[in-house]
Amino acid sequence: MDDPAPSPARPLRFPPGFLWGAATSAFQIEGSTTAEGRGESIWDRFCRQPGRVAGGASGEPACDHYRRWPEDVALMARLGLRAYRFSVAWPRIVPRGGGRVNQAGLDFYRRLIAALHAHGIVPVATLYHWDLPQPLQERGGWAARDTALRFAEYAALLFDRLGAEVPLWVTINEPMLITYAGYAGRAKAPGAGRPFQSLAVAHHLLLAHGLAVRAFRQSAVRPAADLPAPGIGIVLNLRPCHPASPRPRDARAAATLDALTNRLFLAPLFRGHYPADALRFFRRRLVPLPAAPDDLSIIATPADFLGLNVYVRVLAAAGNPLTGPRQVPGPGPRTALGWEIYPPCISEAIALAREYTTLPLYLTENGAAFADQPAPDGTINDRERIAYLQAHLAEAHRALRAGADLRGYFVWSLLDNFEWEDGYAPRFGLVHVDFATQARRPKASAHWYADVIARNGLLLE
Ligand code: IFM
Repeated sequence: MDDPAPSPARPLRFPPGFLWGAATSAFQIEGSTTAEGRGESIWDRFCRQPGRVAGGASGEPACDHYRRWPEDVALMARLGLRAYRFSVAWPRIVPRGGGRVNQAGLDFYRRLIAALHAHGIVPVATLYHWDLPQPLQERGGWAARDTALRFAEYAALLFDRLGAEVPLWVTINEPMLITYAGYAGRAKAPGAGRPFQSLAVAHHLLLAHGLAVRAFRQSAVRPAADLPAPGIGIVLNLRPCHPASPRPRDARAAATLDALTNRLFLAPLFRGHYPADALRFFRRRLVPLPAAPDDLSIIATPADFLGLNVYVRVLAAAGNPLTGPRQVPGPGPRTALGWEIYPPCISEAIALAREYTTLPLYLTENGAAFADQPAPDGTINDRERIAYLQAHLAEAHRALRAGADLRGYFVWSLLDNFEWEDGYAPRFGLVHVDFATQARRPKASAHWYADVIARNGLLLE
């Protein structure tokens, strides 16, 4: 793009065809966790374990989207969304993770996708957004190679049954979070707390991605002519890492966190090998890497795009030799979840991705939780969210001006929803959900975003 630098008088215009969207995931919005043959997922199990999720919350009723999806699609159409990123619940399609297929689950997504098309909204489907079928967890979950093989079968099934209607497929959402929060740590399901599984889990997630890309290439997916070219990619949650001070030990800490957080995933996907510094870190801690000879070439199978979920940066300081580097709080203002607001994380994450790939990029998630309160007249004036989105979109535009092939941006999230271990208190939605009545009410940010989409750009305030 040859746009000059922005000024208040001049709107930031985005490229023609820029895909403006919003994102959700199945477990966070659908509810109906036992309806029509859906199997149990690791999140159903995790929510039942005392003390795991704030307020003892679960995936019921979430946003009751499984039954209210027509209303939600109509809402998206009123906002003028060009695209909607949702995830398919693996346990709805293959309730035990392998074997019997549940037609009712396929029908649900087929109806949703048809309704999106009827409103001119491009469906972007994520195959795995953390709701692993519980029977697979009982056989080791992502620490077991077999889970990657079962995932490839599930992916091939979806390409066969729904592929023609979905132009953009995401394989795995945020393998980094699954690795560290789900398996090394205990914060997210399955809450294994087994740091020695870190490399096995990361490796099997990447292998699952590579196998799904190969299955996609072998499928006969031919979307309708008026859709964007079909494609498949992974979504990484990149976190730019900065040293907390100019001291060399903090610079080394930042480099280590960068290797473990970002490059452990980028390097195998785009260079076909794991970064030496990350491998050294794990070797010193006796963490095994169970890779078979062909795995890295499968992982590096060329994809069509890279999705980035970007929310934060990391400030790193040297820690003790056993636990490794520490993360310290940044000085900026914070969201309701205590996350530092640092808009350049967007342009920095895009620059980091571009060190590894020239593939088209999508910002597949960006957004913030704030304590949104309806006013007595029912309106929700979430000015902090508007300021947040505006500042982060301006950084996306900065990346475009620097030459990034950025094709779209998805707000997290369309609806207030189940925010994993934090339950229902953090509200990320453009649309407020009253979880008792299930009433949806667009916040001021929804109207603001509709305006951004309509003008394909941003008016700076
Ligand atoms: O809600 C999550 C989403 O499921 C994955 N990316 C980050 C969001 C906010 O925490």
